Amino acid sequence: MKIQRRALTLALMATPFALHAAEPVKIGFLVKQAEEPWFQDEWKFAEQAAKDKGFTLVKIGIPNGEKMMAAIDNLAAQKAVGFVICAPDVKLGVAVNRAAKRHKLKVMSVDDQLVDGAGKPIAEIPHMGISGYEIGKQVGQALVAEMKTRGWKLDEVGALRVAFDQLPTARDRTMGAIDALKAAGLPAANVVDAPQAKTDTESAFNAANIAFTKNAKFKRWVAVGLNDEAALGAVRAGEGRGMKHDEMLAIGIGGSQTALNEFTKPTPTGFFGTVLISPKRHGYETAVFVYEWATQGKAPPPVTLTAGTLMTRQNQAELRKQMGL
Ligand code: FCA
Repeated sequence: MKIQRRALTLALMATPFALHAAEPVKIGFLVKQAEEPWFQDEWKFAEQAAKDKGFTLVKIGIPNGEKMMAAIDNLAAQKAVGFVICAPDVKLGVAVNRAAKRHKLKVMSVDDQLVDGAGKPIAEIPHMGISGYEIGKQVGQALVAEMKTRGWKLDEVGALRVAFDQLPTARDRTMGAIDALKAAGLPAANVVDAPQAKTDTESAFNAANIAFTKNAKFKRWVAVGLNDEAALGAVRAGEGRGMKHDEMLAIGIGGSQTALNEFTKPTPTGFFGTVLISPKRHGYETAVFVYEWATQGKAPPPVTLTAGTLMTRQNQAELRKQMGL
């Protein structure tokens, strides 16, 4: 009897620890626009990391600040150890940092670098993003090359910049593209800004429509934006106004399903290409970084910037294969 009771006590004592040890580590992955193919791809590769490393991934869409704060609290309640975040507004950086500290969660940003009240990047939150300005330049240079092929005269072409300047990476990307166009000889006066209210196709479509109406003097256009959705919105707006394939030339940034849908249409549209970036690196590596940070104390590199490659109808299948997509 005595022995039995002792065994029972030991068993009871051991239980909480045993349960704890058996519980998988949880990592959150919070994204501002869960419906966007890029973020779906990031999640997919983060899931792959979770499978490879043996942790559980908690995916939450955070379209606004309120949902974002609730998601962080929710992660803490689920005993997650950290999270990756692409916030709905980078100016929420201080709030994110504070919430993470309060709950003792490791936090790393992806795609959009969080800033403080003065607009300065928060250095203590590790970040993985794209080299926005460089990738933008690639967009601009590819537009120049294709305009040459088509025999377009640069001084007759309008350059539509679908702009979302409150997001630094968006500004860097589109400014890089415009700078490359100007460097090749496109007159500064031909650049038309079209500010979009959100970073989706519909907002870009609305912004482009207004810009085209106001600048009817241009018969040919090139269009750039922070992502494929922005470039595509401009293309759709052009089509709505009767612009043909040889009057509109747009190159996006991304290379996820939004671009692929355009490339697989039987007839080419004004969406000529995209700079393919890596949802695999952004999804997989950030998830692993946070996992290793929380479980092994290994802090991620402060900033990682990834590169891109021009993708068109011609090289899309091969290029995506090469990138493991
Ligand atoms: C930003 C954009 C996304 C994607 C990502 C890499 O978050 O909004 O569309 O381009 O950067």
